[in-house]
Amino acid sequence: MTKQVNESWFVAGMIKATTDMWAKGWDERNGGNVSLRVLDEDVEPYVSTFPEAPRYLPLTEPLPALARQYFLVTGTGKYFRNVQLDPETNLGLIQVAPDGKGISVLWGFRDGGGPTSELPAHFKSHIARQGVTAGRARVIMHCHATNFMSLSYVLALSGPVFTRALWEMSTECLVVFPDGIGVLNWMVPGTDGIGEQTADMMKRHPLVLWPFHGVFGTGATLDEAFGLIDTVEKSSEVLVKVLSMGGPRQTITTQNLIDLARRFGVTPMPEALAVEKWFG
Ligand code: 2HA
Ligand code: ZN
Repeated sequence: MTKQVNESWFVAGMIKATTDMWAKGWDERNGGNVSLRVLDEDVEPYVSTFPEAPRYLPLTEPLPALARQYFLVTGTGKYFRNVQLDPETNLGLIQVAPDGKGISVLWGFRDGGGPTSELPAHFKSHIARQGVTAGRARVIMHCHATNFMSLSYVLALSGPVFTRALWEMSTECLVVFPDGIGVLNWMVPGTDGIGEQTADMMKRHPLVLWPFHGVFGTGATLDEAFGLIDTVEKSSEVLVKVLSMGGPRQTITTQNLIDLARRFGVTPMPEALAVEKWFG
C-alpha cells in the first residue's frame, strides 16, 4: 500500500516539536512557526500521493536560491496545540518553484490555508544558514519564549549584552551557543524587511531576538533547534529569577568562560567575551 505523508518521520517530528513548544508555553494562540527542510529522498516515497495540479501560491519576493526545495511548514493562523489533533490542516508540505517565484502545496493546509505569515523570515534564514553550514541546517523555529522575550524589556538591546548575560546564567550556555545571539530592533512582523534582517543576523548567530516578541532559532534537526531555544530560555528564566532576587552577587567570570571554551573546543563570540557590564 502507498505510504501517506501523515505516516512520515517528518510529520511525526513536527507534531512532537509543536506539541512540546505548546506545552512549554512558548506558543499561545497562533503564536510561533516552524519550517523543516525535507530532502528529495525523504519525499520520494510519497511523490505518487501528490496532486497532479498542486495549488500554487506566489512568494512576496522571488527566492531562486531555494528552487525545488521541499519544506514542511506550520500554517498561517494555526494553533500549535491543534497540530497533534489534525496535522493535515495545520501543517503543509510545500515545494519552491524552479524559478523561485512561488510555492506548490503538495500535502496539507487541507482547509485551503497557507504557510506561516513569517515565511519570508524562514526562507531567507534557510538561505543564510544553508550558506554558513554547508547545507546542514534544516530547521528554522520561531516562538514566543517567555523569559527570553521578557528580558528585552530590561537588558540593553545588544547582541553582545544578551549573549554575555545568558552565558553567565548557566555553565553549558557558552558551549551550546558560542556564536551568540543577534538582536534586532523592533520591527513589524511578517514582512520581507524583518525577514531580511533576521537572515542577515543568522549568518553569524543561530539565535535572533525579536524584542518584545520572541526568538528565531535554527539547527540541523528539530531536536537541535528546539534544544537551542530550550537552553536559551532556561538561562533566561534563571536570569529573570536572579534579577528578581536583587541581581547577581557573583557569577561565571570571563576567565571561567575562556576555560570552558578551551575545554570544549569552541570559539566564543569575541564581542560578548569583551562585555564588562551588562546590567545596572
Ligand atoms: O504566527 O508568531 O510572528 C504568529 C507569529 C508571528
Ligand atoms: Zn511571533
